[in-house]
Amino acid sequence: MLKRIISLILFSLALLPMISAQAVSQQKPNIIIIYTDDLGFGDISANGATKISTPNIDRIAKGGLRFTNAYATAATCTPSRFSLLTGKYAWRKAGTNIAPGDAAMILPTNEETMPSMLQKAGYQTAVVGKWHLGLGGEGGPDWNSDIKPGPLEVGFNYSFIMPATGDRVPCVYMENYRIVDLDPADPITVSYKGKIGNEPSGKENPELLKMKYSHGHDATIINGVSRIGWMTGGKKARWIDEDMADVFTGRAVNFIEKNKQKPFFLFFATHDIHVPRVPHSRFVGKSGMGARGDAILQLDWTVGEVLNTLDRLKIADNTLLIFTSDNGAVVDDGYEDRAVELLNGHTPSGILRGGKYSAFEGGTKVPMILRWPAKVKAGTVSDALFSQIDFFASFAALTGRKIKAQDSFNSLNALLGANKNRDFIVQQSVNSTLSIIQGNWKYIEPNDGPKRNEMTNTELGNDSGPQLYNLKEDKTEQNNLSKRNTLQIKLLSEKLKEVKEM
Ligand code: NG6
Ligand code: CA
Repeated sequence: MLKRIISLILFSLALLPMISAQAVSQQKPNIIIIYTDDLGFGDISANGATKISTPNIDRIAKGGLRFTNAYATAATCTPSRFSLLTGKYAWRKAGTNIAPGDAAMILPTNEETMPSMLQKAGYQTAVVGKWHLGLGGEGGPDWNSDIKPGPLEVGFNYSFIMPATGDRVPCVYMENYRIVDLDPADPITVSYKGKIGNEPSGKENPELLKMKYSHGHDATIINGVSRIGWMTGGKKARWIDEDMADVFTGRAVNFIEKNKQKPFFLFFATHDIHVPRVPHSRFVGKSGMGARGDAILQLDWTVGEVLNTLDRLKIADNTLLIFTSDNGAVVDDGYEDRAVELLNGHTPSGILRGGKYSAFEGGTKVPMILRWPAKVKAGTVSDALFSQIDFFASFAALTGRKIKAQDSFNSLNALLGANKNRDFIVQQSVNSTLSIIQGNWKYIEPNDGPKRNEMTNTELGNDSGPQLYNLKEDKTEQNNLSKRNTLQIKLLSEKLKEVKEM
């Protein structure tokens, strides 16, 4: 009898590793979104760039699935991020365009969001990097006390962010509810209305600048760079632009290390390659393309650090890693960083027309690569039509949650490699001109907005009449077929109207 019991115990013990191995393989995948800023479709060698090399980003493509028809929902940052996290098109809600640095939080705290949904699915969730979705209640944030609502109120367990953008004050990091390294004796004040305090500004003291501005960006000088908006105080807390990629990457790696045994969701929103482009000295001059190219190399290094961390912790296999951008490319976005003159034939938007801010493809068609070794075939390419609005519903499907998201559809099949996906998506340009893509066709609604952004030298895609392009035959949107194909115009404008009224 005793013998039998002992052998039974031994037998069960022998099974244990198998059971736990199975438990691990059945564990929900970790999810990481590396959300880059202003990176164009043509900015990575995986998408055909030849003047710059992005070996780490390309590693994701070699080990996973590269999309050729993936879109951000907007041609600027705030609305793209809003819809990514809420599953709702930003143009449905007023006040979701490019947010000033002192805006109140624009995400809803009483509705489910991507991070709060994943939290309920058992994930540890974090945001590291650029926020730009407003902070604090009505009237905006008080930078010197607990700042809420913010990321923690929409489902992130941990947050380490820059409040708005690299070129907007306040130039400080915020961890959970607090500004990092803030000395209470030197409180922060911020204004977007007019000058406060007596610190030098780019406009009054250009001789103090290490990089001049080309448009806008003439207010308070922080770390030798003048910004949008004025700030005083918080001297000890101010960031050093050159260290920013290291700081954010360090936090992202830390979070992954701490949570390696649980399913985790990391929204890693890099500052690169947004302006001001002030990379660390180890990247300066390395691309031969000036600050913009050097920032791409720094971004590629960041990606490498994340990949190496997953390898080192042996969790790469069950980690769904997505690399994409919040909007298309811009070259001169307001600083004299020689990005234009040093381009050297590089085409940030690839063959696409327009760029950041634009209703043309260059505004919203972005690089997107995904890797999930356990489930997705390596080295594959997909031309499925995909919009970032669908991450929310797709992750819900992946983790077994039911959600009510107005515009987000479950496109999990496309994320796993199916070449067909839902048949229409909607994008917005900087002045909220909407366009809809369905099948091969793209319709841009009539808009009286300016045709060009002269400062950034971008075609905005506005026209007072309707525009219709056949994207299969005319990827560069040269031939407006609206006069010749009135039936398509009717179908697409009606479809867009239907979506607007949804
Ligand atoms: C614009 C800024 C630009 C950039 C953009 C937001 C000027 C002249 N231009 O208003 O530099 O900050 O806003 O970019 O100030 S985004 O990627 O965050 O949407
Ligand atoms: Ca952006």
